[in-house]
Amino acid sequence: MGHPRSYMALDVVARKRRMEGFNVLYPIGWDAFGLPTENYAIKSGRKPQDVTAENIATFKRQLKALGISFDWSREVNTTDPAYYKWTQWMFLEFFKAGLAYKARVDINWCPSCKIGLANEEVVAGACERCDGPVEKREKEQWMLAITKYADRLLGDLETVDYLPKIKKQQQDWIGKSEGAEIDFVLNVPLSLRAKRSNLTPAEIVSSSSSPRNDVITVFTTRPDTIFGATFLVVSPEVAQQWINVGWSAPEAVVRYVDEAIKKTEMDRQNDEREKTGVDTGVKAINPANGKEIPVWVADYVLGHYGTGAIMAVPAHDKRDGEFAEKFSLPIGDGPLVSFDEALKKTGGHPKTTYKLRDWVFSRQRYWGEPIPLVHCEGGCGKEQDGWVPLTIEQLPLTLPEVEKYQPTDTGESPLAAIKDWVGTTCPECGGPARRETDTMPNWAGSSWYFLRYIDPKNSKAFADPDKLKHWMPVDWYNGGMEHTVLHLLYSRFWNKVLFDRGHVPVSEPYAKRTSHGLVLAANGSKMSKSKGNVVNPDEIVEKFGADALRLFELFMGPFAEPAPYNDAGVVGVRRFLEKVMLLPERVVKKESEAVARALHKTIKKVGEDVEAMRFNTAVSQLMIFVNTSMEAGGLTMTSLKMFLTVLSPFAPHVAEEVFEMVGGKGLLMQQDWPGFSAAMATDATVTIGVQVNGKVRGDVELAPDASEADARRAAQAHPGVAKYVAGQPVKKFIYVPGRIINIVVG
Ligand code: ANZ
Ligand code: ZN
Repeated sequence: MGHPRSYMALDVVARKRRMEGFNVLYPIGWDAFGLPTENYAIKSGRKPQDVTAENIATFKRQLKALGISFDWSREVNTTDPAYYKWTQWMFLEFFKAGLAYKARVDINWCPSCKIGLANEEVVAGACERCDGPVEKREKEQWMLAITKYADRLLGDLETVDYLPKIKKQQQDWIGKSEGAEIDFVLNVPLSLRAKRSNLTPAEIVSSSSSPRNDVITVFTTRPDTIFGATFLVVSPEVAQQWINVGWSAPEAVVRYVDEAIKKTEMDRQNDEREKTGVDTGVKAINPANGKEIPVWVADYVLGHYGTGAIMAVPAHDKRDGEFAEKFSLPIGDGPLVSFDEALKKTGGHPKTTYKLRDWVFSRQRYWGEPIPLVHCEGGCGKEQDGWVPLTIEQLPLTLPEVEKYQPTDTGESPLAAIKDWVGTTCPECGGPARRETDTMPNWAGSSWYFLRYIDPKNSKAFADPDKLKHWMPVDWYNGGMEHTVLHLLYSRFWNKVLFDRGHVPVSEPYAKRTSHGLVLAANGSKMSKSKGNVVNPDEIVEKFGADALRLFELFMGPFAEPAPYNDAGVVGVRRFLEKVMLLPERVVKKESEAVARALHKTIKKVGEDVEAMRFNTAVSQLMIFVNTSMEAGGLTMTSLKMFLTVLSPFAPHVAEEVFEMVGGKGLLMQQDWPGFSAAMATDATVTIGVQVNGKVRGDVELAPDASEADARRAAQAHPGVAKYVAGQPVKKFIYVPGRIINIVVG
């Protein structure tokens, strides 16, 4: 019920725009690699390929039953080798641009799903998929250098039309922070001097400035508070590096670091947690006032943000304050100075950091695109640690069809066990080579599918450049909020890399991004299989018809807001459709002025509402028109046909049926979208509030002298009001023309 809502909305837009004469590309495809399918296939002992084909057939049947006007000739499937050939080719473009590299990174590891999870797949320390505990593990992974694009991904948001909350999510995830890096000279006790090397800890602390001897570099957004810096805190990761180079750290420090390093970052960033930490015994000098201050290690400082070390200012920073209080450290109340002055006093320099990390781009799972690289045993690909790309002729590198593809306990990809697949020859020297056995994450195929829709059958290129030029950017992209953070960011990045390499004509792939609210269960909770409250669209279509389902999902409330499913609502729109079926019986030679005005108003309002995604009020206007024409003595054949034309994007089946009944030629969807007379569409109206039991629940537009029947009709058609009136007897209906409506129910 959730997916259809988004498709129906854009179907209305697509149908309307086609009728307006636009060349509309409204496509659909299957992003079908990934864990849910793989886990289901393993559980049921079947091949993911077969499960996928079966699921696609089901979805396709359901979508077709709803009458959504997708261009099925452009259907794509990310698991089709003819599609993922190009995903692999694009990966090699990243590789050739130096944007794909292998690194050992900490990942969130779910021991039960046996998979590395992205940060947002970890909810309160638990795996989003199985609810089990998540550990941190270090793994060798392919990475894509999205951080190199951080500035552009942020800056170019200025050039696109996204819902404000979507823009904000992109900004927050990129997390640009402007501040400064400041060096603190260390008073290093002899015991901290490295025994096995000549390095001092400060040389190991990561820093973009060239590290000087015996300093800790901190990143701060508040250099102005430097006089209040009463201690330093290093992350467990930095302390670990010190230990690695031979610092004989106090036993308590070693123990603390060991424990802290295992925790997930999510866990460590939870501000509700009791602060923990240990004094390292090292001292540093505050460069602003020359005072000696202690250096602590604590897990609330993250190893991979900024420099992995902070100056703690308990007087101004909440976390530092709590820490100081717990460990009785001085609070300090030094004066605030200006940013520039602070840097001058300390020799610090301005620094910008980002929260964004590089994209972990490999999975040790079966059901994904194989990474098209081999490791040459003869020494080719020296600059890339021996990795050599396949040639385009060798693509697609297809996933071997095997019986056993279970994830392994060691975390190694199941493909590694297929010896005759792994062993291959080097594309450069023809000598022996081993294939990469990791596969791509489920984000890969969905990072560029909009490009494939433009030219889905092309076997020479992912799409013809002229066609790309004609269609790109995507004019309007609507989809769930669950994809407005990572998928959106990844696909923007992907497109920019292709743009920089001359393969696509625009740098931003989507001109406009909107989103719809979830369809909830009747009691307002999320529909989920485990709760057994899922409503299957098949049943609604069977019982009430596809158009009733379409209208209901569009009428159920403001499009961007979540809304609960309820049977009564479907019954209501079904009744409306039955009235529409009766309209041919109400055709008259001459209609009243009220009907003519209502028609023009309807054409105007529906047209405007569709563009602004106010589908609910568009539907309510369609309802008002039908009621008006029935009560005001019928409508002319011309008016009926015009009404059916504007109804058709919403309820295409019923509208086409009635059109045929009255002898309409061709299909409504081939008619022109009707125009309206501005004079007829605006009658002098006033906006008056509608109260239910004394509380304002919406307002309606009425002629100042509108009848009580009109007022009642308008009030009850208002979705915000209907919600509070539905299913209850109306005890009293108070109407003061031009002023107020109050409905008393109960
Ligand atoms: C001193 C200070 C005083 C700070 C004050 C804040 C307020 P954002 O805006 O999120 O970038 N910080 C720096 N590196 C950190 C790390 N690796 N782990 C945890 N915290 C870190 O936050 C930047 C601020 O977060 C920095 O500025 C630093 O604390 C802290 F009144 O420095 B501040
Ligand atoms: Zn070779």
